[in-house]
Amino acid sequence: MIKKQPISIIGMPIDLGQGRRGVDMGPSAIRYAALQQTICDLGFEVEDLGDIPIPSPESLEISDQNLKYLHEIARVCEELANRVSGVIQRKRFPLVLGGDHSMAIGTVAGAAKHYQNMGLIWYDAHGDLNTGDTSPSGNIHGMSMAASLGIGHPLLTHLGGFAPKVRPENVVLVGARELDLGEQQLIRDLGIRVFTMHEVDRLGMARVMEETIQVVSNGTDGVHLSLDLDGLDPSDCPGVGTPVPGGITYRESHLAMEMLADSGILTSAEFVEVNPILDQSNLTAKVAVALISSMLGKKIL
Ligand code: EXY
Ligand code: MN
Ligand code: MN
Ligand code: MN
Repeated sequence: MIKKQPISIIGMPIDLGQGRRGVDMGPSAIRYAALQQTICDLGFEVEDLGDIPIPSPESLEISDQNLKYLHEIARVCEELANRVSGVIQRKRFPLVLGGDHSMAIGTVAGAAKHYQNMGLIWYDAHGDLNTGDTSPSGNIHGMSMAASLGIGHPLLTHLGGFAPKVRPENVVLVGARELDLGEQQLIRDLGIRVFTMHEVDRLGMARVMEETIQVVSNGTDGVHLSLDLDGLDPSDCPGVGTPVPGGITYRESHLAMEMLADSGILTSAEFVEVNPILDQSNLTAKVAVALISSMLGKKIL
């Protein structure tokens, strides 16, 4: 990130990638947690471009149980990709608010087109490395990293007219603690760097982030952060649709964001899976705003 680069907020109130209602209110919940004022107070110029319109699931039919709402998700992710691309075109930093993690198919596509080789940090309890053939649920929020790697249904992998968006050697998954068999196989086949919670515990977040920063910036000219709030422990972030106990702590997550800020490598970011219906007093959205502050370089001294 260029020092104090102007920031453009985009809301992606999508809930089609999973089955629990409420995550479409995530962008509003994050805004309600004083996101724009917080960013202004850090000295950035910031604009809010509003939300990408998303059809409600009630108005749609599921035509394929293995790829639920495939066509609608592909369409709205295409719109998101165009919006993200336009922000980068204007030399601004795209900050995208979700909404379920299927949105990353659009965010990553819109950013990757501007770089020869983009690195990707996937901060998540899950791998999101399923395809229609391996997914236990047919929910596309569990397929978005696979799609970004060019694996899965062409409507998802070739969004924006090119594939893959990122290369396995420049992708790092941090915080994993629930992986399906097909995802484990893909990780082995592609040699994706994964710091599960075992590594986070043994190495500590500082070492995990040092290695992560090294991997995602090696030979790349841009780096995207895809932060799923379910990567944190549910006691810190209860407002997520697929909570998994034993997650990354609030403080470890601040350290991760502070190290990313100091590294200056980030060129785009998204904060996803905030579900205020499942939350307690908008806590998860407030955590998202706090982490965004650290990502943007907030220091107390
Ligand atoms: N692996 C499971 C599936 O594919 O259905 C659960 C995925 C949860 C995905 C959340 C967004 O990180
Ligand atoms: Mn809705
Ligand atoms: Mn995810
Ligand atoms: Mn997740």
